[in-house]
Amino acid sequence: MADVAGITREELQLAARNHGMPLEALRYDVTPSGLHYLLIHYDIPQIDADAWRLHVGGLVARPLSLSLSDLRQRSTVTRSVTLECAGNGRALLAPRPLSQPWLLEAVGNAEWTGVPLRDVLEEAGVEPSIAELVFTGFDRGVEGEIEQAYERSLSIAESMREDVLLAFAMNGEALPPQHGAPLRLIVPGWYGMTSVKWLSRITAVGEEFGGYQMATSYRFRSDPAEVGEAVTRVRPRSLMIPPGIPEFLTRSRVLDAGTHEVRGRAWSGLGAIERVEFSDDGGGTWSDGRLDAPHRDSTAWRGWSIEWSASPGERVLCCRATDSTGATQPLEPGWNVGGYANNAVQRVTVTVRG
Ligand SMILES: Nc1nc2c(c(=O)[nH]1)N[C@H]1C(S)=C(S)[C@@H](COP(=O)(O)O)O[C@H]1N2
Ligand SMILES: [Mo]
Repeated sequence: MADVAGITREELQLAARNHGMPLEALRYDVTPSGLHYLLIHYDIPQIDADAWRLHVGGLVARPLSLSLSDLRQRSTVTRSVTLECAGNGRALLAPRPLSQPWLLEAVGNAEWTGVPLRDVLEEAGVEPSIAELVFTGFDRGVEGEIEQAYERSLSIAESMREDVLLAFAMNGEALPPQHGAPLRLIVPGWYGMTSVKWLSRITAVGEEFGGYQMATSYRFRSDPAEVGEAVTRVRPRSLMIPPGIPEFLTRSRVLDAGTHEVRGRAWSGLGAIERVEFSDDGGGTWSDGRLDAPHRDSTAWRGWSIEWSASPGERVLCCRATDSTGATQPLEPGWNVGGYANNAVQRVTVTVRG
């Protein structure tokens, strides 16, 4: 693993609030709610679900004010969606951008139930002049010295996709507070920051929204002075369940020589996963893994496995996914100011005993 020494107290404070999914939980197709990663920029807001309303306004013919029971009475959809934080892999960059110091665990795949956003937008009747929808959360904080509600926008074209949900349930139960109760947006294929939690308002606007989380944060920059490209869809990634047993402090692995099945999951927001390769020599040589049948929901991750003949010695295990657009994972990360979208291959150090 790269050296992440010199972690600051502020990073530790974020890391202790925003937990990752332990990699052994890759064994579950549906991540149990308590094991799903969490990312909360500010505080979990206090919301009275009975008094709560979703306001839909701006450039719409019929502004709406919907209660939770209004939404529950509509025709609902349940869909498996893999969410990954755009900062996943950030702490493996050098120099390390100061923010939530994720290694590789900022991912999860849950069953989200809700109403297609499109249905609500059609009922509100968006005006032809609309460019984007702005999604406003109840949570407030100060970021980049600006006091703000957490707010993100999405183009009308992306918002009208049939798989975009206003979700009120996760894994068959009411949304837990930390995952956005009573209602959140779920945008499959895009990095997690797009899926606004604790929704209070959806506003149709006629031009590009310039809020902090769009114009300042979540952009690829090699220098802080650049405008940069927006961070959008999830790059391909595969992860494996680290085989063997961990050493308590270093979490390096120990296992016996012989044949072991190594399993994991792979996903991409750009296209379908078509290949996962495995290496036990740090990426020098690669073998093709077996892909599980595609998931019934194209928005969910895909399982993969390989029979690995482990011979004694120190090994560095790696896996690499490629999707239907030909996008694949690099061996070395590409650096950017915010530390976004580092999908460099996972490395697991294993001591194989004779
Ligand atoms: N209102 C609000 N929505 C939010 C956030 C937030 O801090 N506030 N965090 C975003 C980020 S950065 C991510 S990665 C996902 C995390 O969702 P989860 O905690 O349910 O896994 O929520 C997104 N939605
Ligand atoms: Mo995130």
